[in-house]
Amino acid sequence: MKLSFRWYGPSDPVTLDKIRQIPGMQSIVTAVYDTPVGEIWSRESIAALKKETEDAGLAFEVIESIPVHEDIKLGLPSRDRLIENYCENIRRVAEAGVKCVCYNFMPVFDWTRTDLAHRLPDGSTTLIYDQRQVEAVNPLLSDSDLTLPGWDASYTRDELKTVVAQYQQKTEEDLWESLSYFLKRVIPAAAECGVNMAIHPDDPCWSIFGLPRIITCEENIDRMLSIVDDPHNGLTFCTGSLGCSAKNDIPAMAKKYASMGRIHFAHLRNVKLTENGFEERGHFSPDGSLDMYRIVKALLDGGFDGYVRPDHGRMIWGEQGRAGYGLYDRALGAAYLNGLFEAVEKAGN
Ligand code: DNO
Repeated sequence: MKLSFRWYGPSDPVTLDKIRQIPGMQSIVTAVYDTPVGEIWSRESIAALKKETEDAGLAFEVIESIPVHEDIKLGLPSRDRLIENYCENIRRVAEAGVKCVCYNFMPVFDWTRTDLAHRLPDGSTTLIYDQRQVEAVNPLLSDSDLTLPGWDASYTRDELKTVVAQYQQKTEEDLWESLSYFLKRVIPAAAECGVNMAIHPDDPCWSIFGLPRIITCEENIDRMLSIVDDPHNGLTFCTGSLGCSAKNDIPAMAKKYASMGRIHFAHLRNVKLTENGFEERGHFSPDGSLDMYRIVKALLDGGFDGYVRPDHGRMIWGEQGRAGYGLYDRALGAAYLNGLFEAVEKAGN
């Protein structure tokens, strides 16, 4: 596996020199953040990220994310131009040496949590999700309640309402049509320049606010992979996102999709299921509901050799920073994942 770490660019308080000191660290996971969604990334911006990363002794091989414009997900006529731009971005990052592009197909809201600083008994703070709080918010009707942490801050409230309203008539099948249209155009472009596309599951992996969500479970992932049956059409296997539903058998899915050669990127983190949702915990298996050892073993048994990153961390040791993306707990997660991979690999020999 190739250990990687998400870095939000020069404004990230977690600096590349610190990331470099995490044992086994190989690649940075980043994106161009200076360009509106749907537009073409400048070669200068890509080159600057690459240079800064490589000057720090790390590889520039994974992009998370090239975001998918809402018009593509909505299936609007403007999608052809936006998909062409999307393909051009893939070609441009490939020219700079990128091998894997992570993206998602969630309508409007990416990962959603109800509290970004829930205090755990050990004094650390973490991200949690409570279904009752989500149900209490109607993004179309309510003004006063129209914020949950993690929402895309690039929308004003009115824009958010407009875009959510556009989805009211959309069914899951409509979203499948949009995904299929997208994949049939984007995967051939990615294959041509040797880039593996890695769709991120929906987080949480169920519908929220009545909006359709489809990358949620094994059956739907099978369907997504079969739309374009090409190894470049793959997954970001995010254990925390799929693992927030007890219906998903994460080790079995890891083994299956790794054996198919479709896992290009793994986000490995633990999650503790609770009565009304879930809490993010440290990566260590006993701290959550997922057996991280079995997941790593399943990946390796399936022949996985892609990029891995520790995922969201708690805030520990007084660190302040971007929710889920501080240094310390993610670095502990990386060290733990190194240990699991080494143990499983050596046990096989
Ligand atoms: C959350 C991340 C996601 C992910 C996107 C991929 O912390 O894992 O926001 O980057 O869904 O497009």
